[in-house]
Amino acid sequence: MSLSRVAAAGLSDIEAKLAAGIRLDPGDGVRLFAADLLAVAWLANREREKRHAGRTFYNLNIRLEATNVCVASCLFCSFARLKPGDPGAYTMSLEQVWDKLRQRRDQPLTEVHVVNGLHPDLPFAYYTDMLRGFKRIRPGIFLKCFTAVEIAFFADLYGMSDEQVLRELMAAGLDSLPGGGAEIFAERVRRKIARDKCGTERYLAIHRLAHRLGMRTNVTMLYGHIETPADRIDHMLRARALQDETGGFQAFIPLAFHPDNNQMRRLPAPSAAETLRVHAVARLMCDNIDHVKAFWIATGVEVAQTSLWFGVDDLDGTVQEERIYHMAGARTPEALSTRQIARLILAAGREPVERDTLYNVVPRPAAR
Ligand code: V47
Repeated sequence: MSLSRVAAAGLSDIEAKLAAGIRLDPGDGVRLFAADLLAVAWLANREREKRHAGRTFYNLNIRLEATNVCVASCLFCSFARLKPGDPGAYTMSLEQVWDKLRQRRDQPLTEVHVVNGLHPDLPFAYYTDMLRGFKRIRPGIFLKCFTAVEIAFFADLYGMSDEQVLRELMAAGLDSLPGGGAEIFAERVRRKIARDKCGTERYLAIHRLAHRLGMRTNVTMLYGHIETPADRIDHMLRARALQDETGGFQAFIPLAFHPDNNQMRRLPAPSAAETLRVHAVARLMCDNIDHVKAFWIATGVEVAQTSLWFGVDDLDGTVQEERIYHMAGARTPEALSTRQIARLILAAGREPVERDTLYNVVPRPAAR
């Protein structure tokens, strides 16, 4: 693999821009979606190695979904149930939620990642008490909870401003926001697949606000359904534009669409090649976001491992208890141990680094 492959792929001008630190434009992005995959990979890997050399980050985290009751009917979702009492609907009591953390007393977890359905009947105190309880059980734990879509929903439901919601959650212990709910920013597609969720401008405004209040956040992109390559590039560039303003995004996370048990089940899942390409293009377009994460639950473990040569430098974490993807047909394990993650990084010829949510290196003997 070399520059000659990049030249043969007709990508010399893009290579020259990247070498000179000149930003790629939308036209470049769309071309990368049609170009020779290994040439794109070579370029993405060079950008990855410029930033991180072989280092590959992961964390020891747990994922909790306290309720799947959700007033939204997103076409891609297999997790949500419209009303309490519907078959498969659940809402955990706070004791049940806290027990998930208590049960892991022996694990040196650094992060709790919470994503919920948009439940119409719970009081706001359910969420603030949840956070306070987590910090009581584990004072040092980092709380990455509630997507911007949930924040917008809380503001509308409880009659508060987005800023008030964020400030009250922060006072209760919230440390950062996950990137979920971004789906696809292009309004034409967003209105079709996620019509009940807050719009793109509000999603971005909430992240802008979170950054201004001192939190770091992530941004995701759901791909492999009805979006076009131009929609993907538009999405990446809207994230890049906000990052220019605030610098608050830590990771860009492409999420592969899983078609089982949802309204878009007739669509095929994106192929491994497509998944590798989307991550590589994200590395090239989002030049100001430090990390590109492959969420191994969504990509599959083998593709996540391979993606470490396609621009990816982060594999999320141990996860545990994931439901959104498993209800949508994911055949990945429910959890990986830090030892398993470190081994798969080493087997790919990369260097495993355990991090906390803010990408500080966790000083622990490497789990090999
Ligand atoms: O917003 C839901 C996606 C997201 C399906 O910030 C689906 O570190 C594919 O955002 N097929 C939630 N995707 C998960 C998420 C996330 C994951 C990992 C790390 C981080 C982070 C955030 O899951 C939703 C939606 O885009 N999703 N259903 C499905 N059938």
